[in-house]
Amino acid sequence: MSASKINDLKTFLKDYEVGNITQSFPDANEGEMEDFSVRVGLFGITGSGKSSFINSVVMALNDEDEGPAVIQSTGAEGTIILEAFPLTDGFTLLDTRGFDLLGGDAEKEILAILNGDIKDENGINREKTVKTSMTGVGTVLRDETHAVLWFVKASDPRLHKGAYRCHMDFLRQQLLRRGVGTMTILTHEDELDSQGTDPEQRKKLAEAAREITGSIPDNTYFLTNLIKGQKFSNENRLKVLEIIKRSLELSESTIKTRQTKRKMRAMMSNR
Ligand SMILES: Nc1nc2c(ncn2[C@@H]2O[C@H](COP(=O)(O)OP(=O)(O)O)[C@@H](O)[C@H]2O)c(=O)[nH]1
Ligand SMILES: [Mg+2]
Repeated sequence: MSASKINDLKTFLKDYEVGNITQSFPDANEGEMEDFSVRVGLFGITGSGKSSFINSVVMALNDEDEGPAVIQSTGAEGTIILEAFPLTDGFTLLDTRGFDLLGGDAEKEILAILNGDIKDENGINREKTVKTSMTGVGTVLRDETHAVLWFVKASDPRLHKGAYRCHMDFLRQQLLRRGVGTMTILTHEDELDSQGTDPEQRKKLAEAAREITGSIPDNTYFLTNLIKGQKFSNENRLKVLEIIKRSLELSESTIKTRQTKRKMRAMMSNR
């Protein structure tokens, strides 16, 4: 069915270099875009399917079917703040710990990830205080998170009840304020199918999810991740690749906007 589409997208993503979508970054500093790996952050509570998604992407890019998972997560969800997976030279996926409850250092950790003050902290101690900018000004653009994929388990019965609505207000506000593009990925679509969820209910679920994440309808996707021992359908393979391409579009737009803002700030302060 979509085999040629899948191949085209695979080639595009494997060869991807920053700027392949936007073409130019007029307000970039000299040399700033060289050896630039776009950083896409994965957020969502534990069990929402973030780590599985990384495996899905690896499988979709490399044509694997059922084989063993290429990426072995450390399995330390909850203790490790951030694991970076450079999937090609052009983009890196950032698996974050499930920020199930805010408070303590969680807000600081989220900021530090967005700012690029935590790049890949295998084994970092959650207790460790991270010093990071509240405003996102004065950070290094190449280290920042350029787009966010926000994972929500579509079959989670609490989603209907708006249980997570206020949960991540902080992250949503920060993303909005910084102009970071956000997508909503509703995982476990297969479970919806087996629960007999009708189109109207799906629409409600997507709306409930968007209330948490604040992303627009166009940037909202239902998905079944690659699950060990099951076949990865072409439909889901294609969707995974499309999600990544869209996240790169959003990233380039974030990068451009942030460069323009930076230039304006510099002009203001030179006056
Ligand atoms: N049925 C189904 N299970 C999934 C899907 N995505 C993830 N899972 C399972 O849900 C559990 C949590 O997934 P994981 O990727 O570890 O979530 P994380 O905590 O956000 O990293 C695992 O047992 C996965 O196999 C999906 O789309 N459908
Ligand atoms: Mg995980």
